[in-house]
Amino acid sequence: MMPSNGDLRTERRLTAAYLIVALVALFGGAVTGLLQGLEHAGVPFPDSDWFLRSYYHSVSVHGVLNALVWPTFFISGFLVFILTRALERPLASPRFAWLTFWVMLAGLVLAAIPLVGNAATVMFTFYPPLRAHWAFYIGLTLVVVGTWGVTASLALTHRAWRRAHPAERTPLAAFMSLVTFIMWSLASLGLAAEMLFMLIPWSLGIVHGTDPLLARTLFWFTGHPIVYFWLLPAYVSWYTLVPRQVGGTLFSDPMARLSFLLFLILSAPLGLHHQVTDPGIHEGWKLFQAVLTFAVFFPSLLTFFNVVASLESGGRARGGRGWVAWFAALPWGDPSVAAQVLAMILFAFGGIGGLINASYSVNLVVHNTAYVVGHFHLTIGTAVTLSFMGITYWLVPHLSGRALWGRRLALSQAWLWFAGMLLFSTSLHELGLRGMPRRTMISGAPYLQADWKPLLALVGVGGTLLFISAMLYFVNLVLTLTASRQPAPAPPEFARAASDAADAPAIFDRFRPWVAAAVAMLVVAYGPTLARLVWTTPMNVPGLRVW
Ligand code: HAS
Ligand code: CU
Repeated sequence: MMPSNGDLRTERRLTAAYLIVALVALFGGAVTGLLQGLEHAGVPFPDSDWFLRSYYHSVSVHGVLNALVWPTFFISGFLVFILTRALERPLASPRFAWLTFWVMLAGLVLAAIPLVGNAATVMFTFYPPLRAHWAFYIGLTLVVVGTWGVTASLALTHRAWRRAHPAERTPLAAFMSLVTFIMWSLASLGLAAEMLFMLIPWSLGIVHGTDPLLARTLFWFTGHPIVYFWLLPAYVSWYTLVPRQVGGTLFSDPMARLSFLLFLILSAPLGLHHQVTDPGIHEGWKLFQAVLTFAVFFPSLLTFFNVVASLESGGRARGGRGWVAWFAALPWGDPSVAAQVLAMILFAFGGIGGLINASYSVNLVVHNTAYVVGHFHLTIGTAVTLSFMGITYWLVPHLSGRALWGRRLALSQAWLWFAGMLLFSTSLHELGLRGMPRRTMISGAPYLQADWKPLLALVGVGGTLLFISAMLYFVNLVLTLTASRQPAPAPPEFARAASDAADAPAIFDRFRPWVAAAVAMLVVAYGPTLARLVWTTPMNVPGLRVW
């Protein structure tokens, strides 16, 4: 039984607070994204002294808001909601949880001031020697420290639950929420080290030089697993809620647990696949991590199988027939379902593109081209973002007590995102293969090729459709909060599993052995390279401010 609307009040407020911050960030990201898409299509970028100083200022704001702020705040709110519902108990320490939220918000505001003021135009990867104002680095560090607070909140709550239920298996949704945050807390140590030992002292003038290679290596130690930190909460919804929303059951609970445990071990020791072209790192370690990248493909394959089987159970229960035709029998009229299933479909292509990126020598063809931008708009920009939008179609009504203002509007929004992204992302992939670089104000590039132009126009059209879709989304949410008069329906309940938690071996409900394995993997995969880089770094590269 889910607790009724009146229970877990504090938790609902906390989730709402995180959600508001996340949505404001997404809005800012959508506006900058439109301007960038139009720039590619040949519309001059509207740079000005009081808003966006340059295309590069815009790309930095866009990346930080959409890739760092939107998912992090959404996830922190969503998984608090999910874990407390699944365990049917309030947070162990609501005060600490609120403190965590305020620390994250304070950090965000601190980082946002230089970002908006063009003093942190360093892209969302903030590679040195590009140098930002210290407030940007300290602010982002506070956000990361805040996420460790969320991990602590979830772990303490789970411990209290465990004391009261010593013999039970942790409910799947709670288990997944914990694994997600534990994985992230381990993975974020690289970024924390980069901030504390390199970027913060350097931006404050305490040390005078930096080392791009060491900084990039620490960054990608975190920067790769961060993508699974974004993805896993969408998986939580696909596994534990969507099967029920489509009228079916989850195919296998133990297999779902195994998939998350594999993510815990395998998410982090492979960030070098972002540095295949970096000199100064031995090829042997790059190859080793390339192989591990193919290993972390496996839990996503498990997910594909398990989620499709669960959707199929729903499609058949609703009268669907045939090998594939059952797909049409899913409740496509439910915007929450439609958004998430459309997100899954595009993720299949995003995942395949990821494997191409990961294919070591093939990476040389796509690295630093628009292909990568195409890839991550299918993954973070659709698998994650469109799924999160789908979740808010029931979560916002539940939190506000008011039914979604426009169901049809929400459905058109989801389909428009799907169509816009198909155009946008396919064109970018193709442009990348034709050699167009990423992160470039391409209309101003003297080497702009004639055969890029038609595709660039499609990037503009796709980007515009995505922007319209985002605006329909925000209009719907605002009208839900202000104009909707119907009471909200109950939120979806957790799906039952055909093969349930009792079938899972006991080790699938423990954390310590898996965390130990994850640490061991990191030591093996990164130990020698990091030790050598730290040992030999001259730390003598001066900072630059380019835009
Ligand atoms: Fe990636 C670059 C490799 C997944 C995000 N990635 C990026 C960047 C971002 C990003 C932001 O190896 C750019 C960073 C930057 O600024 O430089 N990526 C992979 C691989 C995977 C992968 C192997 N990426 C993601 C996810 C992301 C994300 C997830 C965000 C959330 N990526 C790379 C590499 C680079 C890279 C290189 C560096 C490129 C370079 O040179 O710079 C895999 O984890 C993907 C596995 C997933 C699948 C899909 C399984 C499908 C499922 C859906 C089920 C569908 C259903 C519906 C149920 C194989 C689970 C039915 C479906 C029908 C079709 C009917
Ligand atoms: Cu990666």
